[in-house]
Amino acid sequence: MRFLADRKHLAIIAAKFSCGAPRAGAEKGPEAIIRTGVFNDIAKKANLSLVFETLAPGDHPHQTLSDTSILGLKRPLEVSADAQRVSSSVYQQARLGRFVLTLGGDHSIGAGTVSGTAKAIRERFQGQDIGVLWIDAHADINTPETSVSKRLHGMPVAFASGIAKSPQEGVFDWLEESHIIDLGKFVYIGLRDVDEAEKEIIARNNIKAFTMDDIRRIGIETVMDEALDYIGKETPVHASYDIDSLDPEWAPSTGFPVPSGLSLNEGMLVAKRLHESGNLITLDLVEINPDIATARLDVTVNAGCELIKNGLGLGDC
Ligand SMILES: [Mn+2]
Repeated sequence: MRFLADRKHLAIIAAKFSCGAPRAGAEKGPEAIIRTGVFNDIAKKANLSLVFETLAPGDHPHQTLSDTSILGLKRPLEVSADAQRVSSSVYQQARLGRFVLTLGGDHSIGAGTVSGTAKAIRERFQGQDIGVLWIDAHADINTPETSVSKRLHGMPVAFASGIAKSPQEGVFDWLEESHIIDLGKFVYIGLRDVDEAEKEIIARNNIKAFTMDDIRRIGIETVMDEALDYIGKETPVHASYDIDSLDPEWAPSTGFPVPSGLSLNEGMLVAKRLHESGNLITLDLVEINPDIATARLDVTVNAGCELIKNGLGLGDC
């Protein structure tokens, strides 16, 4: 926690957006987590004051525009504007030195969370770059050109790292140099459903990635040792946790479940190790969709709560 200046407050941003995904529902993810009362437990046990902020569609001008697009992108103006709001909110809280937890929402908001964190840390620590752990079944690094689905939730890493440039006016043209993350301090964990074009992008940019095969081969503890070593011990870390990194047994309520994922214990260990590193400053939990596998939503939500608690060092409560 050495990079936090305000350890009395926990900022929780509910990012109720789902236009980056093909179907709605992920906008209800934040409420599903909050309803459990997990944050009351956390506040009590960690003696933290909670600062809640809710971001939802409906109050920005792009909503009323017909969302025309270049390259066949789906709802790019809206997704970009939503991510910009997320970026600005994360930045405002992170620059105060608070731990920021962002609840999604589809993963397109990740372009907002990492960029907001990157900017705040550069400001607070004289140009210091953040490290990013992207824990996900998917790489989310397609560009508008390479994407098959043309959905923006498959592209946040490409935009936040500068690999994808703004394809048209109003689409991620708000990203400034201070927002852009350094891929030399970026690590994937849990990949198992990666497009061919994404594999090429990952190889070309020499991005560190631990696939599920790697995790089965060397074990999650060793993976975390190597991931944290790679990012560096003196680097503040943002973790973007896609619930679909977990095996569908523990996280069925998500848009694109992929078999053979992390067990809940492995997922919790990732979060716990991040906390224990002392460098975790911002955390996202995204892609819980209460409209999917509704009968087992409680299993998914419980898994999400466990990831959050472990990330905050409260795994045993
Ligand atoms: Mn994702």
